[in-house]
Order: sequence, then structure tokens, then C-alpha cells
Amino acid sequence: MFNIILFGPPGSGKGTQSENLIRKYELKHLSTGDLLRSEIANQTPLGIEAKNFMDKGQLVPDEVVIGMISTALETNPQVQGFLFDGFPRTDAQAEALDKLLQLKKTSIAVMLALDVSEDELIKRLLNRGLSSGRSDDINETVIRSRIHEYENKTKPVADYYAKFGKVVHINGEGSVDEIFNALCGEIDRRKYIDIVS
Ligand code: B4P
Repeated sequence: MFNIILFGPPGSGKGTQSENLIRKYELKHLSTGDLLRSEIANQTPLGIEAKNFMDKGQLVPDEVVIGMISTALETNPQVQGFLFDGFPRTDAQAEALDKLLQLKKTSIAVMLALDVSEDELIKRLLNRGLSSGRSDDINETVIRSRIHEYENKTKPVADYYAKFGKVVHINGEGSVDEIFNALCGEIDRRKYIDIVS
């Protein structure tokens, strides 16, 4: 299995790039944001709880998202690898993910971190809010809270993987194709090492 974490602040292009990466590398896409929005759309108890946090730009509690990922891993036993998008977002989530992958006798091959300036993030998210219907994209105060949560709780997750030499930073500003090519270059290099070792 070849497992990737696509990492970066809200609006950095994780969802956008994931769509192209899963097609090219035939990976199973696990986006905790998408899973949570599906729970909200179905008005499940989990969705109703999560919406309270997401509407304020806060992270959803660890046990909720870890439970969702654990179920998703169990229900996809026969895949070539996973692309984790928007997960892990805290150190506790990263530690839980390592344990879940160990049970499957696999691990994270690489964390690809998209770097984008705060001004550009806010511009992109407000722009998406014009058409997405996402309540967390409409209000600039909520967007700033999401970036604040990222700086405080999520950014340190990159240090966790850096200890194992697994983090690669990619410039997340430029055209979608330019960024996609940079991501593919890093993945191809590692996939080759994976095959020959
Ligand atoms: P997510 O669904 O993960 O979404 P996101 O961080 O807002 O955005 P993403 O990075 O995927 O967006 P993209 O750039 O593709 O999270 C939403 C919320 O769910 C969180 O705030 C949190 O409350 C909760 N949550 C999710 N996972 C959680 C977890 N693990 N733990 C706790 N809580 C969790 O798109 C942004 C816009 O930029 C788009 O309009 C796109 O078209 C545009 N764009 C993309 N690339 C571009 C480029 N190169 N140039 C110009 N525009 C570009």
C-alpha cells in the first residue's frame, strides 16, 4: 500500500488536488471534511454535533473524526493506498492514524504540505463561498478562525511527520496544473524508491 497525507491550511487546494491525484494513482480518497459534510446533509447525530463546531470555524473533536476514519479504513480493505485529505489535523489524530495503519501492516509514505499565504487563502475561500453553499466559507471571521485553528493545532502535525523525514513542502500558489505536476513529481520519486527497496 502507498499512503499519502495531503496537508495544508484551509483553502490551500487539498480537495482540489485530491480529485486529480486519486484518479492518477488509483488511491482511495478519505476527506474528513467531505465525510463530515455528508453526515450533516443526512442529519445524523454525528453531523448535528459536528455542524456546531464547523460553523464556528473550529475543529471537530478528535474522537469523532478518528472514529470516522477507523470505520472508513475497515470498510476499504482491498485498496492500493489511501489519500488522506484534511486528516490528521491534531497530534492525537496523527498518533491514532499511525496505530490504525500499523494494524493494517502499513504506514504513511509521505506528507505533501501545500504552502499558501494567508491573503490568498482568504481570497480563495470567500470566492468559493459565493457558490459552494458552505456556511464556513461565507464569513471572513469564521475563515480567520479556521486559519487560527490550523496555526495552533494543525501545523504542529507536520513536525510529528518531519521527525520521520516524511514531510515535503510544495508551493501551493500557481495554476492547479503546475501544483499537480509538482505533487506528482514527489509521489513518483517515492513510489520508485518504494518499488526498488
Ligand atoms: P475541509 O473540508 O478539509 O476543507 P478546507 O480545509 O476548507 O479546504 P481545502 O483545502 O480542501 O479546499 P481547497 O483548497 O481545495 O475542512 C472543513 C472543516 O471540517 C474544518 O474547518 C473543520 O471544522 C472540519 N474538519 C475536517 N477535517 C477535520 C479533522 N480531521 N479534525 C477536526 N475537524 C475537521 O479549495 C478552496 C478553494 O480554492 C476552492 O474554491 C478552489 O477552487 C480554490 N483553489 C484551489 N486550488 C487553487 C489554485 N491553485 N489557485 C486558485 N484557487 C485555487
